[in-house]
Amino acid sequence: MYEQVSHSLLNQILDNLKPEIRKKDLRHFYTRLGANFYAIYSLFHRLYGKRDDFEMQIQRLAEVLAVNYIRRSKELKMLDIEREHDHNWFLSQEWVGMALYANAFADDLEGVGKRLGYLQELGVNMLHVMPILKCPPGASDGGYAVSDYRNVDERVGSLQDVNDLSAKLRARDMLLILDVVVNHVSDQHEWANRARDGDPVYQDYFYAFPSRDIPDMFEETMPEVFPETSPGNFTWDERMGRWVMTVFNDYQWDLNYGNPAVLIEMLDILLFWANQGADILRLDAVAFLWKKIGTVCQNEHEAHLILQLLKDCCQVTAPGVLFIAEAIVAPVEIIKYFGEDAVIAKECEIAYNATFMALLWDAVATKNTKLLEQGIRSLPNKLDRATWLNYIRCHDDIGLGFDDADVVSAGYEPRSHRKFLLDYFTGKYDDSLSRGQPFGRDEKSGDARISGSLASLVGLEAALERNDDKAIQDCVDLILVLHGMIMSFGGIPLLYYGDEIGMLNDFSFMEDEEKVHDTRWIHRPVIDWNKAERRHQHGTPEQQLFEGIARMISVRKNTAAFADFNNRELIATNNPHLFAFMRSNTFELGDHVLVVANFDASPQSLSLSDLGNRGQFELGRLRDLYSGEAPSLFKDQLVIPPFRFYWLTSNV
Ligand code: OTU
Repeated sequence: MYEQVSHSLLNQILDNLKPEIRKKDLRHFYTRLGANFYAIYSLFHRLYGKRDDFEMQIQRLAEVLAVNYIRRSKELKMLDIEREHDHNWFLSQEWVGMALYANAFADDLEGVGKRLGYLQELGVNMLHVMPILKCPPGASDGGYAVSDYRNVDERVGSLQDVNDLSAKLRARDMLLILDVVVNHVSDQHEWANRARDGDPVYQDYFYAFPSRDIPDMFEETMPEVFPETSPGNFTWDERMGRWVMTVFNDYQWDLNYGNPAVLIEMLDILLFWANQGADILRLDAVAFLWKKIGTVCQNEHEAHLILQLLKDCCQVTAPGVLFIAEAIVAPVEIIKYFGEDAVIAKECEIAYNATFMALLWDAVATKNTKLLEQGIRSLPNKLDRATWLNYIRCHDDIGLGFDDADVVSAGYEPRSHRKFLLDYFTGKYDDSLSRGQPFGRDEKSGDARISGSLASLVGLEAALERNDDKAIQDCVDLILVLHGMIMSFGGIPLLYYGDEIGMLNDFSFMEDEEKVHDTRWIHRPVIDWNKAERRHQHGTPEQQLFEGIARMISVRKNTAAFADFNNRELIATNNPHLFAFMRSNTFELGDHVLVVANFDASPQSLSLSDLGNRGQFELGRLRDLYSGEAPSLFKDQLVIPPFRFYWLTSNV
């Protein structure tokens, strides 16, 4: 939009640009800056308009955009233009991701580069390398306590290794996802050290208070993220003589985005990583970006303004780069991180679908889909040009963050239902083979979250110990069902390394003093490549899982109805053990896939007349795209075997 006040300021900013910036060919940059400037100006003004240094700060912001544009390689600039042209590229069904730790998967970044063949054998073409930036040894929160945003931790490699890996990935048409920890820094970061030394400029980068007055006010309404290991939200720093806000661990200092200098620093860092060849940036803990006394300090409106501003700025310098919102919050709040009131994502194009993840685990424990169906029914519609990251497990714990109203609608009492789930997954419940561990138990509320590897949580660890072939097969089948769901739901499936071969819980963290209090390490194993070799041995769980997932991925890539154009319709099955939805190819009339999964240990049936005229399948020609088989039918009753899923079509 053209608006006089902001555009006269823009002209002034351009006049003031340093001569070395002005000399460069910035044609595309200027076009994009012109297009986005009114939005950038308005957002920056809403956040910082009352400050005396407003103009100086926005000048600085524009310079950061220009300098990073100049530094962006020709190759990446071409990619930006290609993606501008094919702007729906990331909604395609062709993408399948995996998250892994470079050191646990392949020693280091160079090693990851040598294992790309393994990922391609599986079909993965989007790689989330878990945080690799410099962290103090020990107090690193698995990479989420960064002490230097422009250097790679020597334990995994160097900046050159990142560039090499990104080039290798690009040559194979694979994408790279990197983390930027936007909410907090390590207490060993230079900014923190300068603040400690008494520099007021850097003290203003944090929330630091000489007395308990303000911290106490905050504490009245702020929940605790890590109640066991890091209770409270403030930590006393002796050298600085101040209480610092530390929402996560006591060594992770929250950044003060009320200060525009912080926002500009972080923007510079985001663009730095975009320029190292990251296709997608995972923005950690975005719900926490704005703190306000009297609130829970999550999902504040200003946190959204900050993300919009970062997006608008990134579009000027590196428009091909996408953002992932990591906001593990209530379903109605998650959806807002795409940006509200728009067709295209105005904040993050991609968001973790924590709702679907937790609901799938509910179906595993209860063997019924009442809450899963209810929860998905209540999930608000998302924007057209935004997509989910669908996952079963990740490096974090599983939080039972369902909407209480949905729990009630599904016929449960919220507190006791959560208690049941916790007992079920920590193996306290008689009927359960699950081997999870509680995480973040809150003594006051009795709440806790759950750690554990996918295989151990579904019961494979216990089944193997008991040598119970039937139970082993059930677990393998259930793991495949869960993957069948994230592959077809709509969005990008994100696998978690090791799950493709059924890696079990890893207890080695208990011998490490730095990790022993954080059970999330139980599911961050060093990959066992001998175990991975068993994927070639017919009949082993490793082979069944690896091949099953590989087959799903290849079918997904060829199934246009699985692209994410908000083309999913949930189906009320009248059978509480089944979860079913229809996916439709938006580009070809009549091309539908019926997805149906049985979460129960006995066969279940679905009456196809329940579909009404949806799908209009020819019963005689029904085929499961995944197995290639025709499903069993009795008249119009479709029979789904225990722990199985179908991707049905009659178009083959
Ligand atoms: C994120 O986590 C990371 O994924 C965690 O590994 C980090 O410990 C944390 O940030 C701090 O950097 O902020 O919006 O276990 O679900 O802390 C959600 C709890 C987050 C995580 C939560 C999450």
